[in-house]
Amino acid sequence: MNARAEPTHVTPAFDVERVRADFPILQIEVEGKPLVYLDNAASSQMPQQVIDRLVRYQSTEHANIHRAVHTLSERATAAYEEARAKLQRFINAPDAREVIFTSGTTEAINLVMHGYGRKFIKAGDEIILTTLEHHSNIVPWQMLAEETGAILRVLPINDAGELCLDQFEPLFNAHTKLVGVSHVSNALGSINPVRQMIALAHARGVPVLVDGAQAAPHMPVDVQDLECDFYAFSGHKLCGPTGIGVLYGKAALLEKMQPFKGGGDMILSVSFEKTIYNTIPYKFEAGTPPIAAAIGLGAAVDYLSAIGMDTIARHEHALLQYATAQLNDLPGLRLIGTAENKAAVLSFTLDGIHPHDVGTLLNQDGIAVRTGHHCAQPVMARFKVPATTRASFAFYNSMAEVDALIAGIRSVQKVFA
Ligand code: 7TS
Repeated sequence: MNARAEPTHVTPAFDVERVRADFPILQIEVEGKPLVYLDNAASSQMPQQVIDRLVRYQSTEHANIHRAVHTLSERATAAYEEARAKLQRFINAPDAREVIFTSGTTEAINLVMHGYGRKFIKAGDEIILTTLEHHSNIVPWQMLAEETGAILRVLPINDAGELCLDQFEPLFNAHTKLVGVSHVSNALGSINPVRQMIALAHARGVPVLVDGAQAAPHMPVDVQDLECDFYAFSGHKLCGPTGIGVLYGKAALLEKMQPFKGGGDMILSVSFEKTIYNTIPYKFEAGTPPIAAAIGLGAAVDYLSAIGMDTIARHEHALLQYATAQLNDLPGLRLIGTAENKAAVLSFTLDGIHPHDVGTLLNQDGIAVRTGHHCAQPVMARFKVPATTRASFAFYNSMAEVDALIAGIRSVQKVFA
């Protein structure tokens, strides 16, 4: 499978086979076939460098953090805070205090809902979301709306899966309190014009939460350039462990917010009369955090930064173009999501074949894709499909794997012919 020469439009400086050698799981076989892992939007794989860092932490550094003077606790604390500094640099946050470790994007958004929403959003206030949002950037806001009487307004998309930007400004009024928008759609791959949207929202004094779960792994993210107020992403989509993610928030906002969870570490002092909360970021990190996972995520962003997020974006774009051209040539295949500005996500349907059958048959060829609604049911409703098959790429995917996908789809179509 790897014998095929890489097409010439791939940046010569990027050697995908060398990168692939770092990932033990990419060497395994599934159903007797070399694994072709194209479910990266759900979760990406971990290079040996990150696995080694986790082993080193567990073997020589583990203890609880922020609480003891013994050597291991000091080591673990230093490694955990060093990971925070690495994440700060990765997104170019001005201050490490603005980087809060959460369990993932979902918890990060829920933190904003509880910490910001429940304090500042009241009955009649409005929150602007988009049709493209993952359920985790919809449901928390519905819960808030139900609790407070706030109102959700939704920015629609066009037939290509692009946000209807001309309809954004008219959604604002004196009651608008927050905008929540994904940087990249997980179901369609559309890259949203978040920088422009943030500028429009700020002109009306409205803060913006960006769901960066599908952007941070695939392109350089600079929160100062975006000027976003909040930016959320997950470690496990970024070659890091599960159970860890980040909420970036502007310090001035985080300081005004109420804590999300109460417990140890998030306080300066506790008495039954009065508890004084800790400073940021600790105010939002109650209890023992996922220390190992945070350190692993630090190693993961080191790994990605060494390759270069620009290089990663370029290679993935070449994969997208190569795959799109071939998918467009397949009769009976409908691509869902054809935004001009797209990340390497390919959602499609095949005439007369249910996506779950497509996924099951592809798996028999060792090809891992996701089928279903991708936790984005409003997107499925917009395109009037119950589900799609989704191939989502990472920088370690090769052109040969695109060929394997195309061959796999052809044989699925033959089975159902
Ligand atoms: N936001 C977006 C845009 C996502 O793609 C996902 C996960 C989440 C939030 C939630 O992230 P979590 O790490 O907290 O679960 N998306 C997907 C997906 O596309 N397939 O599986 C999970």
